[in-house]
Amino acid sequence: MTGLLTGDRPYSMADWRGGTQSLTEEYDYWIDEVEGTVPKDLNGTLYRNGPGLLERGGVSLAHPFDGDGMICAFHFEQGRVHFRNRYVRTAGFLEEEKADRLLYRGVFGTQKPGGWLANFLDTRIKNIANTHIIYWGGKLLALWEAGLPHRLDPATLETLGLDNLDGLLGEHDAFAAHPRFDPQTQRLVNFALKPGLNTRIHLYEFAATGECVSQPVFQIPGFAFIHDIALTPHYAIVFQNPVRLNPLPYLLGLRGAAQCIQFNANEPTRIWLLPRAGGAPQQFTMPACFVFHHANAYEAGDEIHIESIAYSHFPTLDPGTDFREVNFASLPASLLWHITIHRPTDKVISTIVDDRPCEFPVVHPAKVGQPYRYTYLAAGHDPKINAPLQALWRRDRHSGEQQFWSAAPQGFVGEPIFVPRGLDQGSFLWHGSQDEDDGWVLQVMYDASSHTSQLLIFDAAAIHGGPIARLHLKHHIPYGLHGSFTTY
Ligand code: 3ON
Ligand code: FE
Repeated sequence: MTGLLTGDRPYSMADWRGGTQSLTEEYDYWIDEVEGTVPKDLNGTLYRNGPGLLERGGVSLAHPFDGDGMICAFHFEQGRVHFRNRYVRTAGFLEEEKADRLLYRGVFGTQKPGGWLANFLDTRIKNIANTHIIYWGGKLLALWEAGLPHRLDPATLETLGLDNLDGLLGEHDAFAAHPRFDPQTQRLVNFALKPGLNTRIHLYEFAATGECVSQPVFQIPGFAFIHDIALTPHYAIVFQNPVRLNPLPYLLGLRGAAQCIQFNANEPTRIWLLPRAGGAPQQFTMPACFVFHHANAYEAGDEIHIESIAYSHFPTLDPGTDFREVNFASLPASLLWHITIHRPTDKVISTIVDDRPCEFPVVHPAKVGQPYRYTYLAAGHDPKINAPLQALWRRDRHSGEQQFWSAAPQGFVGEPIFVPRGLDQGSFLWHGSQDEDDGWVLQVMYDASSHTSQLLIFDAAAIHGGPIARLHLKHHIPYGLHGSFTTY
């Protein structure tokens, strides 16, 4: 433990803040500082996305989610790992790079310098391609939910341009950043929102070739901010959080669009079952909460089970607050919830599974939409206290057993990625070992003591033993969002 810690906090703000610095350099090297052993049968590429640039022209962004997308690729080859990072050359990134200043506002509160007048009525949106990255149908795509995907070269990470998915999407369409891979149908399922007085939800299913094979459209009443879906064999499930959008302060140049979202604790959260085959959406309600991410869902007789990460209300930053000074303990905690929908009675039972703050839940790829046993999550060091993510946590839904490994006080972690053992090159992830703990968990950790990041590899069956390998990078990686592993 370091002397920097105040009270019983398992981290210091100064340490945490190190991971909010931009990484402007682009690297390309074999990682040769390795502790432990990289499994020789772990082959493929881990792609990760996240905001890489947290300021521009000496001006800090107001929120990390406004940062330009930077892709990291960890390529595993027979026990060796190659690292490469590249910014997505979006149109806005290139313009701002040239001007060396912010030319666009961000959705989460970043304003152009010059006060409200400089931002007044500027509703141009910069697609920052910073949320997720997937390889599907022969394409590597960087995703951001309010715009089109950007296609990248899988080997060099060079940006090839916007991709309308073979004409499926129009120039101004959105495409969510949360596709789900369905092991039963071997399809990729994703959605897109068309806002309005009512919200239209397009549900897209793609065959392995990349061809869109199903695209029903649903309509639900009112505004919706939906970040993720859960999948079952018959349904895509979305949560309509009880929020309204009052765009006036945004239009006037006073606030970012997401800072105009008002949470209404007196309204329920609406759960919508969208039949994947098309048809009327089915509505259920639960007490007000805000959900970004789902762990998984499955059908069991008359019931539908969903596990999600819920906040007591929308976690936003007020204008004027510096996100680097945020008081984590005052933010709503993100907790794992189990939600059971009993279809014959319309009854919904929602319970908090555990009081440890957590985010970025993941299950074995073969269990998506199916009953499952293990949930892997990034978690806070202490239960009950909201804090940055510093640990890897595995919950056994059958026995209640937990495995936990913490990088506190100076380590800060991101999304865990589960890779099953026994994958051949070119195979889907769900074709590896079917045992839910037979594989590895990959997690990027920022180490404040050296201001560098590491890729951690865990044996999924023995999380509490700590990483079996630590790959030391020559630099840090700013806190990221989502990524995926592919055997190509
Ligand atoms: O009508 C509009 C609909 C819409 C899609 C309103 C709108 C402008 C707000 C909008 C745009 C939404 C966007 C662009 C959302 C982007 C989200 C994003 C980049 C990231 C979300 C991350 C969520 C979580 C929970 C991350 C947690 C991270 C940690 C705990 C650690 O760093
Ligand atoms: Fe997400």
